[in-house]
Amino acid sequence: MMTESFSWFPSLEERGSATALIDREQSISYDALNQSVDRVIAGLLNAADSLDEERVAFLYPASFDYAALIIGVVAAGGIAVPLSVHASADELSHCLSVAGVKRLLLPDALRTPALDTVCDQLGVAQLSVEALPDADRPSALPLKAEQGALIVFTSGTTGKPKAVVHTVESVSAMITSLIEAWGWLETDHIPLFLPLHHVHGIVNILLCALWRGASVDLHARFDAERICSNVALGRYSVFMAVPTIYVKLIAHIKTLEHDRQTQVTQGFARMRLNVSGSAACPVPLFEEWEGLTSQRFLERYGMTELGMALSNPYRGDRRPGHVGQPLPGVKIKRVDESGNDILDDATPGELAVKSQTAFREYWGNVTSTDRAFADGWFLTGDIAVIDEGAYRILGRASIDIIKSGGFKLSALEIEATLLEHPNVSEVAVIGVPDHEWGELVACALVLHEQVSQESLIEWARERMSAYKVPRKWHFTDALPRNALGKVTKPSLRSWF
Ligand code: MCA
Ligand code: AMP
Repeated sequence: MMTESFSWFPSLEERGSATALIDREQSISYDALNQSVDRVIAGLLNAADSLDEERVAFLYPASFDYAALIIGVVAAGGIAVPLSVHASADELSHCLSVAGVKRLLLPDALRTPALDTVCDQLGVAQLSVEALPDADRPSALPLKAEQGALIVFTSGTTGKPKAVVHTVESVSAMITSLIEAWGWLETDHIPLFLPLHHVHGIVNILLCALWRGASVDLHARFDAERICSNVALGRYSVFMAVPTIYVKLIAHIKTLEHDRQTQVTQGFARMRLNVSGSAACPVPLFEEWEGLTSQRFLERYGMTELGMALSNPYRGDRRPGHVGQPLPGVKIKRVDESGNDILDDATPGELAVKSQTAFREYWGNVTSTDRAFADGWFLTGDIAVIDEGAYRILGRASIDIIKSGGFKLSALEIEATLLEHPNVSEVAVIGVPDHEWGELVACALVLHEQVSQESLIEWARERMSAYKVPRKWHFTDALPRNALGKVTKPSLRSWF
C-alpha cells in the first residue's frame, strides 16, 4: 500500500558552485553533479513517468558517474543496485538474477567476456552512462515513502547473499539521523575509499556528505600513503573507516620518518571526528589510535538491514569496547533463544531492533524476510550486554557468519563454492581471530584426490571475491562430527 508522496534528496542545484566530489585532479560542483543526475534520470526514463521499482544495477568505481547514478536511479523511481567492481562473474550473475535486473550500467573498460556471457544468459542489457539516450527530464518525479530505493547484498547463515531492499524512507532516515547525530557540516571534507556496494561507504559517507552539501574525496581503493599525504595537508575534517584500515594506517604511520609522522598524526588530531565501525574495534586499537592522534574513536554498530542502530555520542563520553546507545528513532531490546525479552543488563541476549531505517524485505525471498522478524522486531544475530548504560557486543549467535576486513561473509557460501572443486569431498569454513583483519577465513578440507593449496587458491580466486578466499588451509582425512553427523566447527579452531 503506497501513501503520500515523499521527497528524495535536497536540491543539489541550490548548492551551486560548492565542491561536491573530488577525483584526483578533477572536481565537480553541486551544480554540475545536479546536471549529471538530471541526465541519468532523463536517460533512464526515456519519456516514461517512473521506473516503477525497476532494479537498475551499476558497476562503477568511486566516480562522478557512480554518484549521479545512485541519486538519479532513486529519483527516477528505480531501485539502485550498486555492485562490487571486484566481484567474480559468478557473484555478479547471482546478484543480477536475484534482483531481476534488466539494465546494467558500467564503463566500457569493465566489460569482460565472462560478464557478457552472464548478461546474455540473463537477458541483461549492458550500457554506459554516456550511452543513455538523450531525453527530457520530466518536471515532476513523485516518489512514495515505501517505494524501493536501494538493494545491497548481504551474507546470511543460509545459502548465497540476499538482496536487502531499502526504501526511499529508510534510506532518507539513515542519512538524516546520522547527519543530526554526528553533526555533519556543509564545510566537512571526507575521504571515501571504502567499497561502494555496502552501506558504510554508500550511506554513511557518500550520501550523508552529499545530502549535507559537504565535499567527498573519491579514492578507487584504500592506499595508506595517499590518504596519509592528504591528511598531513589538513584536507579532511571527518574520517570513517573499518578497524582493519586503522590497523593498516598505524602500521604505515610507524614506517614514516619522525617529522612526517607528526604531520600525519596532527592532521588526524585536527579533524572533528574519527568513526570506527562495521566490525568490533578492539580496545588496544582504540587506545593506540588515541595515543597517536588524540582522537577518541566514535564507535558505532550497524547492519546492512538496519543502517546504523547504536552509536557512542558525538558529544559525550565514548567508551572503548562499547557501541553506545540507540540512535534517535531506534528501539532496541535483547531476547533469549526462545525469543523472551531479557531485562537484566548483564545477561547476554540477541539484539532485536525496530527502526525507521530498517529494510523492507529481501527481494523475492518472503521466507527469509518472515524469518528475519519476530513480532516486527528484526533479529540481528548479534549478542550483547548493557554495561553501565552502554551496549557491548559480545559476538554473533552463528559461527557461520565471519567478519573479515569489515566484510560480512557466509561460511556456508564459501563452503558451497569450494565443494564444486572436483577434488574436494568435504569442507568446513570458520573465522579465526586476527589482529589485522578481525577474523581470517580458515578452511579444513578432505580431498578425494591430491591437489595443491596453490592451485585451490587460484581456482577459488576465479570464483569468489579476494576477501572470501580462505587464508588458512588445513588438509585432513576426516572432519570432526557429532552424533548427528554435523561438523563440530568450534573444535576446528585448534587446527589453525
Ligand atoms: C584482502 N586481502 C585479505 C582480505 N582482504 N587478506 C585476508 N583477509 C581479508 N579479508 C588481501 C588481498 O587478497 C591482497 O593480498 C591484499 O590483502 C591486499 O588486497 P586489497 O584488496 O588491496 O586489500 P586492501 O585494499 O588492503 O583491503 C583492505 C580493506 C578492505 C581496505 C580493509 O578489506 C575494505 O575495503 N574493507 C571494508 C569493507 C566494508 O566497507 N564493509 C562495510 C560492510 P594478495 O596481494 O596476496 O592478493 S558493513 C556495513 O556496511 C554495515 C552497515 C556497517 O556497520 O558499516
Ligand atoms: P553487514 O551485514 O555487512 O552490514 O554487517 C553487520 C554486522 O557487522 C553486524 O551484524 C555486526 O556483527 C557487525 N558490526 C558492525 N559494527 C560493529 C561494531 N561496532 N562492533 C561489533 N560488530 C559490528
